[in-house]
Amino acid sequence: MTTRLVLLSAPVSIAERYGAFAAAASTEPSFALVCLAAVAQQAGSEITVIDASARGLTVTQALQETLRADPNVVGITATTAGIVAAAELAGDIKRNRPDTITVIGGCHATALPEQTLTEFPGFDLVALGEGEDTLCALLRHVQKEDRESLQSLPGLAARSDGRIRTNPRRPLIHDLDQLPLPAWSLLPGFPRAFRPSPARIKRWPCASVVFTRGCPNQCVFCDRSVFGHRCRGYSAERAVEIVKDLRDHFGVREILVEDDTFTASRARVTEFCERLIAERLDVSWSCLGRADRVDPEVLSFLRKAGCWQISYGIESGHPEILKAMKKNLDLERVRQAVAWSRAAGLRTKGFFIMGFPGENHDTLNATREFAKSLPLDDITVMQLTPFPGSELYAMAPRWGSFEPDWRKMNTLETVFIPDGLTKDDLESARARMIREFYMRWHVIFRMIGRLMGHPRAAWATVAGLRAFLRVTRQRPRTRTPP
Ligand code: B12
Ligand code: SF4
Repeated sequence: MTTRLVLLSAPVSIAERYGAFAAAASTEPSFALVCLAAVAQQAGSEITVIDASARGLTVTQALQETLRADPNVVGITATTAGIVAAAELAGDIKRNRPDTITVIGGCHATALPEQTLTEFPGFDLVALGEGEDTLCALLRHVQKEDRESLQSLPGLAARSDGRIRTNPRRPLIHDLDQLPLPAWSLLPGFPRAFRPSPARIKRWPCASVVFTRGCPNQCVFCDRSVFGHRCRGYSAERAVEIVKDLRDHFGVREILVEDDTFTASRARVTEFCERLIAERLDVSWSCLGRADRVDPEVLSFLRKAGCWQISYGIESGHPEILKAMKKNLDLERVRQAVAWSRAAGLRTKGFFIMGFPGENHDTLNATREFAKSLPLDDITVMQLTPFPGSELYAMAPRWGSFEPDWRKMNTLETVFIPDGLTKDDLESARARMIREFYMRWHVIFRMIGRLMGHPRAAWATVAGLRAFLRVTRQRPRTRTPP
């Protein structure tokens, strides 16, 4: 039997994902979809890829496109914020074509497989963790018309005799280089249909890639249920091959390296940079680094190899909060890393989180002032969100009020309020931090300078500015002490 597979990302509208910032939203192709599509293609399936999330499709639009492909298997990838939309789509597919097998994968379903199958009857199966081997095994069984044994297939959770059966996970892929190159050609409109926010790219068209899987750090707010605590990666040689493929076959000129901590292995990063420089690929890129895993030499290497921006997860400007987060990071080290990055000619961005258990006005103020004291070009301020799979998830109800409304868990809405603070306190502290950070002449001039070099970004910047004014105009109803 021919397997006709449709792979989708969750149909979450741009407005749902970005709220007030929707007009300046970033649309990036899903790396999970192209990785999964590549192995399914190798396994001989007919594949349709629908990146519903990046395209901002509604559930109805995604359903229509799916039915047009007449699939016998539909695989959906979703984070927590997208799980309800994914479930609505799966439910609609089952109502229209009851014989279609629906599989949900990604971090949310991996962290809560039993609950996901109980809560959302539209899903037949949950793919646990890393998906390539599980998807291939599943397609082989469908091809052999052996649907019954899917219930006991390693890597899957399924309903069986009125209960949920969670099978053991498959071993993690030992050598990622054995995977086929991501199947970008199966993404309709790639790369020109995708447009990340101008703050994230320098050139266009662009693509986002993830070269490493897993992180050994312990941050309590972070969900590592898919790839675990050991960091594995493509070899530097293969990573450069992925970049070359994007440039030579798709005209991509900019890469967003989205690894959790790209700088985790000095040897791998150095070799990657050396190879990029030697190949003279003329591709610009950005990445995420941990402040304690960089040094001046590595940073200047990144710059020479075409990297123009590095983002750091700084999270808090208060040492006690950082300690409680198990971030294992020293504020002086952060200051040094940002200074070194700037000295190397890199633009810098900091990620911050507000509303950790134990926070009070003083710690929120400390975070704002710390951010302002660093020579950062950009910041992103998120509301603490206790994601399933993180250590925080189980503990959150003990430390404050937690509303686990999946749709709202996008780090922009406030779903957790630590004891001692109010929702209003948190939202006004965030608005104040963004306002005070950006409303400084040197930050504004730097931004204008960058835009003058990239007029393409102007439209989105105007939209971003309007959203910025709307968000930061929120005046505190309760006053935060200065
Ligand atoms: C890149 C990235 C982004 C990009 C997404 C670009 C894109 N279109 O893909 C951007 C910057 C836009 C983004 C945004 C957000 N992200 Co994000 N992001 C990531 C990151 C770093 C990498 C994702 C990735 O591509 N991984 C590589 C692929 C290959 O892995 P994968 O997606 O897990 O897929 C594998 C398996 O899960 C499985 N699988 C997945 N789906 C399916 C489906 C089937 C059918 C099968 C069989 C298998 C399967 O197989 C795949 C291959 O092995 C992850 C962390 C991480 N390391 O994964 C966070 C992560 C997914 N993001 C996270 C969050 C919180 C967000 C935001 C809500 C807020 C934020 N902080 O930025 C937003 C909103 C996203 C949304 N749409 O809901 C959380 C999600 C937690 C949760 N439970 O929801 C993560 C896990 C980070 C973390 N550790 O906390 N993100
Ligand atoms: S936040 Fe970053 S460093 Fe911390 S555990 Fe998650 S991926 Fe690792």
